[in-house]
Amino acid sequence: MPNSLAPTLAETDPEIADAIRREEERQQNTLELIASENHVSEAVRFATGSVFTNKYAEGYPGRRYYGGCVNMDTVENLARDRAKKLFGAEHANVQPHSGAQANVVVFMATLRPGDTILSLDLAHGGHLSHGLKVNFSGALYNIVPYGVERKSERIDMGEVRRLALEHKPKLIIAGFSAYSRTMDFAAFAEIAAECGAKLMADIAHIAGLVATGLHPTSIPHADFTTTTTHKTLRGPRGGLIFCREQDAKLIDKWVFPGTQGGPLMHVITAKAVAFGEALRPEFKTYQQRILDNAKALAESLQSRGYRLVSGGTDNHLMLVDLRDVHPDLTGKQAEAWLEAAGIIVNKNMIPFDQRKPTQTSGLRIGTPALTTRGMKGAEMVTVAELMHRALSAGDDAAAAARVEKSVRELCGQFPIPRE
Ligand code: DSN
Repeated sequence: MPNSLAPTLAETDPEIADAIRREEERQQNTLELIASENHVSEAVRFATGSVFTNKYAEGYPGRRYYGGCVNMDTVENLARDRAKKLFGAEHANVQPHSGAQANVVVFMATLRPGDTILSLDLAHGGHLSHGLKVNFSGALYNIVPYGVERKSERIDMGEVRRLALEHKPKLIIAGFSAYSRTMDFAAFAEIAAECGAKLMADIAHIAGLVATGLHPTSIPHADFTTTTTHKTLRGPRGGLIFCREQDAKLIDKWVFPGTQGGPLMHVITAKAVAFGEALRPEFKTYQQRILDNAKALAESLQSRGYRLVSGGTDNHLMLVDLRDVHPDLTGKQAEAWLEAAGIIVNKNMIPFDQRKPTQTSGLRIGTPALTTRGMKGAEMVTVAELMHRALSAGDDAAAAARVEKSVRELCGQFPIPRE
């Protein structure tokens, strides 16, 4: 296992060994509430650090550009087959290095520079690879954003349809990185069909929920579904694309040689391990607990006066509007104060935010990582209380230290699991 390598590394490279040790301690002793992060099993970590990292395997199983790929074919076939089974998909490509990379592939397969994409505004919960001006997506394509409706703070499918019919996009993206409500993939598909667009669902955040049927699936509705493998899905950092059999060759060709060279075979090996774990019945129980914990955390924060964007959550994450309880507190400052107390979150824009993206009025928080540690509803009440204490402590270092002590005690009761 990776830990057994540590003594060697401590001798050959003590600075890096020390950084790894300190990071293990940091993860153990802090509450990880970043909605897109998780703690993987030791089996996934072992596969990620395995000898598969030594090998070039450009191409696909049975069609490689290098010799010595027999074991590469075994793991890539297992990863593909398990991914297809897990999501009920006709075709899977497990080679994308990341979620953004998976999105590049779909854009290359469906668009030419200057073509129009209809996607969720980053300021309303979208993702930078869906059209931010300083990202390749915003630089190469004409982006028409849809947002959430001002009062409900939910995506208004009537508005999506209106924009689609007006702008006739070639590609519609149904996906997000900060939206706490159920995505209606079937409604997106109807709109795409009506305006002649392809539909891409980016399920990076909710992949674990989709795989277990706890969020409606995008697979039969979207032409292409992209995801990361390391969020709710609890695998190694990486990307994944699903499509129908009719588009399999197109997608495979735009992954390799279209946009990538050699696949990261150690990561693909770890993806296969993670998909195997996700196919077990316990994985659905785990996903249900993520949802239960998100509801419990949301209610506990609301009971302390915090407003949640759209009034709550249907999934693993929520957006906290800080203004009602702490009118002058920015998300940036709140993130720093929470970190000082051992609570890790990220600042986030709330819809129609008056503050800049570098400041923000909100926080994004999620429950996958705490749920992995075995925390349940009672601990979510404690976590909300600790967050409130840390935010109220502000610059008071002694008060923050008292919260940090309570955080450490809670973390001590819930060690990061090996499985
Ligand atoms: N930046 C990731 C997230 O935190 O949601 C998505 O790429």
